Amino acid sequence: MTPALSRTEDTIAAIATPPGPGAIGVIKVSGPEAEHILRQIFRPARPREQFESHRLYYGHIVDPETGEPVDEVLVALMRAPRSYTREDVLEIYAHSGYRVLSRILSLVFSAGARPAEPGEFTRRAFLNGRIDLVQAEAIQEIITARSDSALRLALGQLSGKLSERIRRIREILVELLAVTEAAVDFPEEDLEILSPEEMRGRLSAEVLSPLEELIRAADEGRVFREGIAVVLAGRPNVGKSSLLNALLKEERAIVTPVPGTTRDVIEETAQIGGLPVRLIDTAGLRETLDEVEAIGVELARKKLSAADVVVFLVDGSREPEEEDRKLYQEIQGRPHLVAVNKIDIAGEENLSAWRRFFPEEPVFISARKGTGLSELSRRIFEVVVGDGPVEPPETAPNLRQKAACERAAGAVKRALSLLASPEPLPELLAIELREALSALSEITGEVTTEDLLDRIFSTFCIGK
Ligand SMILES: Nc1nc2c(ncn2[C@@H]2O[C@H](COP(=O)(O)OP(=O)(O)OP(=O)(O)O)[C@@H](O)[C@H]2O)c(=O)[nH]1
Ligand SMILES: [Mg+2]
Repeated sequence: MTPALSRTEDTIAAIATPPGPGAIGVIKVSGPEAEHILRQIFRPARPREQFESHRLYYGHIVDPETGEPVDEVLVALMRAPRSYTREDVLEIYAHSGYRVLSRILSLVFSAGARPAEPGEFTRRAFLNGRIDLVQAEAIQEIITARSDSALRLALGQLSGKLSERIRRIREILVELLAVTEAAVDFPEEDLEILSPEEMRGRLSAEVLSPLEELIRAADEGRVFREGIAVVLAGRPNVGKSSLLNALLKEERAIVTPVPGTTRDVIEETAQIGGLPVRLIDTAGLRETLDEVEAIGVELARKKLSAADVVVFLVDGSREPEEEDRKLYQEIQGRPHLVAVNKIDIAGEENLSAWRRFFPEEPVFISARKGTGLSELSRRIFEVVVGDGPVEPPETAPNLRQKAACERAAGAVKRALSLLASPEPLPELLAIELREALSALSEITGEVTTEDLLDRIFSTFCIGK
């Protein structure tokens, strides 16, 4: 199925800016009726016959039925194909505010447009061949980026870095498939253009390893996109909520000297060192008869298993106890680090006791005074991404793209094992190579289904 050929005949419109009062609100219109709609509802300050493409015009939106002005606006018409969707696009820059924007939008609808579905503008840009599917997804990632590094990654995808790599791999597959199909078509000619050994060499060096590199990069990229989940865990009253607040620089969680203050899971995103970090504060771990607190403790234990890093916090102003040992045992086997808190009031004796208590090097901090927090951040990254510089990979497939890479890699591996057999059948080989090709085509969108497109674009906002 090649949707690139399907044409969109109707004209769509939506408010493109987020709801709420603001300096400007934008209404976007795309499709063949764009200019006609403009002529019906826009009264330029200076009367004119023609609207040039890519120019701003000042004037008023008026209700064509009553002649009543609705708002003072700027408008721009971007004629096909030099527009976001490659169709005629009209943008109206109005005052922002729900009433005025919805009024203008309803005039646009009466003049011949219909409401856009989520992601429909970008979907049209894809269907009209202006961007490929990787770039369409990158646009969504740019909008939702939660950190500078996630943004950088998305901009890289938008500029076509991933698409380019996929294209290179596909070219080689196409070449190898052509040779294989020649062998299917002319078996008697004994075409030894490429020996099975050569074929294996090229497949594994030029197809399989770049694919495997992309799959690895996807895992690395996940950290930059989704952020790392850091769970703050420990006994009641050790200062977990204080640490959450200190890292967020905001009084987010309730802090009291009463053990068992936090009963719910509190989750907030912070940006630390350019990376999105999901900080998760939990109820202090202890046996408790309090029903509500017990549920909190259970939730806390659940969060431990989903953590990229557990920060095991202890109270440095007290001596280590048996209970600390038990909990420390509990987090063994999970990626973790140990932080000794309250060093501002801890005596040297207790601190040495904690140093001896842990077989690993703890970080010494004071959540109250904000001491040691940058060292703590550094150690958190060390656990997740090693001690290299915290840099996102140049390109990183998202989950969908990674799954397609894996399917392609699977087919290539089967092709390789066919080639290792004594008399490899070119017919079978061709099947695997075609399978690999089709998986890769799904990434950039040369081959897609309506289902796939629906799934991708429905995650967009209306107006994008
Ligand atoms: N001196 C000092 N006090 C601290 C520090 N961190 C936390 N505290 C105090 O320790 C007490 C408990 O702090 P919380 O942050 O509520 O501790 P918690 O681990 O979240 O406690 P629960 O929610 O009950 O599990 C409060 O009185 C804090 O002010 C610190 O670094 N230094
Ligand atoms: Mg707490």
